[in-house]
Amino acid sequence: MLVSNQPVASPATLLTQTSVLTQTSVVLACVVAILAGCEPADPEPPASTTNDSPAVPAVAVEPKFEVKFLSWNLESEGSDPNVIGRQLGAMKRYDVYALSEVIPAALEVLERSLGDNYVSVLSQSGFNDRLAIIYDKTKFEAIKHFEIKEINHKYRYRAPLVVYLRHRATDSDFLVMNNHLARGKATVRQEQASKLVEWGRTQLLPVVALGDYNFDYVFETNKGNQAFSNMLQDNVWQWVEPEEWIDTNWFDNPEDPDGKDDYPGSMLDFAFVSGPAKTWTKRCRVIVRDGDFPDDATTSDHRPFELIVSRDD
Ligand SMILES: [Ca+2]
Ligand SMILES: [Ca+2]
Ligand SMILES: [Ca+2]
Repeated sequence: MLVSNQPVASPATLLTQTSVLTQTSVVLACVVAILAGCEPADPEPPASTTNDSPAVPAVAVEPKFEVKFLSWNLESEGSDPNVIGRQLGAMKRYDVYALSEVIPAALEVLERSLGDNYVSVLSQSGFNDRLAIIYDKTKFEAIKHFEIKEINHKYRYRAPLVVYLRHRATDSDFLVMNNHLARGKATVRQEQASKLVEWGRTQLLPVVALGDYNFDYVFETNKGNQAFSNMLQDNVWQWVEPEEWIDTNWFDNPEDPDGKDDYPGSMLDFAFVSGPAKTWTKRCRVIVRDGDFPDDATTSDHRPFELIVSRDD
């Protein structure tokens, strides 16, 4: 007969022993795990109740209507097309270029300096002071282009050059116009400005008109010449003022040169919009490059300016 001489354990004692055994097992398990190089895993982080970086389903970005223009009078024979081409190439690319005083032989050099995406339209009028519009063919389709011969006084000056462009990404149509109004004869310039107003009044499409208008706008007086007043008649055209007043032309009379600009603090080059383009967001800026003024025989006597337009659909 087996007789246990050990006292019978009470339920409370049994519970205590079980608890000690459980704690020993946990400690042992941890020691084994650490020896095995496996740290106990961190507890799972609680499910986040905030949504800091939600997974956004891929949605196509709506194309935006934004067009960057550059306008520049290149000074025909007073500059070297190769130098101007290099200067254009060194600047950032614009979508549309409105160039004046372009000699026909320079066009190819200028277009090539911008890369493969650009197509040029050159005016017929203007002799050696032509107008050119160069646009990025990947961004625009040219529906047509034309010159407004009626605005070219006796066909002896420069007819406005217009290209009808369709912005491919947004299927938006607009006209870009390039102008170079008469310099010497104030009455011719005034007539041209008035005719531009009559033409602009009849247009249904947005029009962006850039160029050298010879409006002699003086910063000190905030006034231009009579042709400028004509241009602003009836608010057909809205002038996009540059963000900062910067002289756009260097002229030191060659008969009496003194190394100083004869017309400091004035502007000849302008951006205007008409029709639906008046409601667009617009920003105009005259571009200053190191050593641009005074110009020399290879560089232009004008500064370029940029116009950036956009529309919130
Ligand atoms: Ca020059
Ligand atoms: Ca001078
Ligand atoms: Ca000046």
